Amino acid sequence: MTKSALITGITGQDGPYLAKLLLQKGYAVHGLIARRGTDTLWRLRELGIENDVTLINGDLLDLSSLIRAMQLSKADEVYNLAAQSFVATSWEQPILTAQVTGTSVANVLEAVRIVNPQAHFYQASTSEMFGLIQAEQQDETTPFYPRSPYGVAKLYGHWLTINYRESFQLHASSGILFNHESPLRGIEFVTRKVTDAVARIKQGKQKELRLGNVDSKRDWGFAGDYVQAMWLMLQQETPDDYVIATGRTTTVRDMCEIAFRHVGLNYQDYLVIDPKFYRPAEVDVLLGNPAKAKQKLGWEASTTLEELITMMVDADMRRVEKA
Ligand code: NAP
Ligand code: F7E
Repeated sequence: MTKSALITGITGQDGPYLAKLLLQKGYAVHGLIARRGTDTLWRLRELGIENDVTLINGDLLDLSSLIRAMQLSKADEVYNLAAQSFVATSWEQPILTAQVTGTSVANVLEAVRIVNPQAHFYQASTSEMFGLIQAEQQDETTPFYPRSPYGVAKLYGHWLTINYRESFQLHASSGILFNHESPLRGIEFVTRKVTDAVARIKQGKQKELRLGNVDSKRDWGFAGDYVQAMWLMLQQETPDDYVIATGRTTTVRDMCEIAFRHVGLNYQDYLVIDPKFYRPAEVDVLLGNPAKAKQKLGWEASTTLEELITMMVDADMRRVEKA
C-alpha cells in the first residue's frame, strides 16, 4: 500500500529534498503551504517535483488548518519542518518566533493526536539548543543552553515532542540537526550569502562581501544527506532523539576561504567586517557527535564541506550568469 506523508515547511530548504526522497520511495507526498510570498515554489521547481506533490493550504498558527491537512493527506508520517528559522530575525520578532517555531509544535502534535495518533511524527530540533555549549562535542546527553529566542522556542518544541511521546505514546522523534546547507539554502544564511557573493564578485556584479562574526564555528553538512536521517528516524520501531552532524567544525572565515578559492579569488581582498551583522548573543562554536545516529540508524554524512561549498558556488555561478 502507498504510504502518505505530510511535510510542513515544504517550501523551505529541507522540505523539497525530503519530498524528493519520499517520492523516490513511492510515498504520496503532501505539503502544507502558507502561500505568503510571490514565488514560494521555486525550490520544488529546481528539484523538478513541483507537480508531483499535493499542496494543502494551511498555517502552523491555525490548528484547524492542521487538522484539515491531516484529514486530507491521511498521513502515516508527519514531518514538522516549518518554522521561523533565521536566528537573527528571532531577536527582532521574538513573539512571532515563539509562536511559529515554539508553541505551534503543540498544534501539529494535537492535530496528529486527534486525527491519527498512529502516525509517526518528526520534529525539526536544532543544535541551536546547545547554544553556549556545555560539552566540547555535543551529543544527545549534553545539557541545553539556548542563546537566542529561536533556540528557546525550539527547546519548547523539542521537549513537547518528548512529552507527547511519554504522555500519549505517540511515535514522535526529534532530530537535533546541526547546520545543513545546499544550493536551496535561503540567501540570508551565511553559507549562501557567501556563495552568492562569490558568484557576483567573480562576474563583476558585486564589489565586496560584508559579514559579522567570522570567528564563529559551525558543524556544516549537506541538507540532501540530512533528510535521509529524518526518514530513517520514522522507520525505527521505537521513537527517539538523534544528533545529526558531521563531527567537524570550521570557522565562517575558513568557509569563505574555500568558497573564494574555488573561483580563483582570495577572500581577504573582498571581506569587510560589518558590526551590523553581529548578534546580541552568539553561539561561538558547535560540533556534533553523530555516533548514536551511525550506530542505531546506520546514518553518516557523506558530503564534505569542500564538496558542499563548491556545489553551492557552482549553482550560484549558474544563477548569476542567467540573471
Ligand atoms: P527554512 O528554509 O527557513 O524553511 C522554513 C519553512 O517554514 C518554509 O517553508 C516556510 O514557508 C515555512 N513556514 C514559516 N512559517 C510558517 C507558518 N506560520 N505556517 C506554515 N509554514 C511556515 O528552514 P530549513 O532550513 O528548511 O529547516 C527546516 C527546519 O529544520 C526548520 O524548522 C528549522 O528551524 C530546522 N533546522 C534547520 C537547520 C538548518 O541548518 N537548515 C538545522 C536545524 C534545524 P514560506 O516559504 O512560505 O516562508
Ligand atoms: O549563521 C555568523 C553568525 O545564519 C552562522 C539556521 O538554519 O543553523 C542555522 O542557524 C554563523 C553565525 O546560521 C554573518 O553570527 C557572520 O555565528 O548561517 P547562519 P545559524 O545562526 O547557525 C541552525 C542549526 C538552525 O537551526 C537555524 O535555523 O555565521 N555570521 N556573518 C553570519 N550569519 C549570517 N546569517 N549573516 C552574516 O552576515
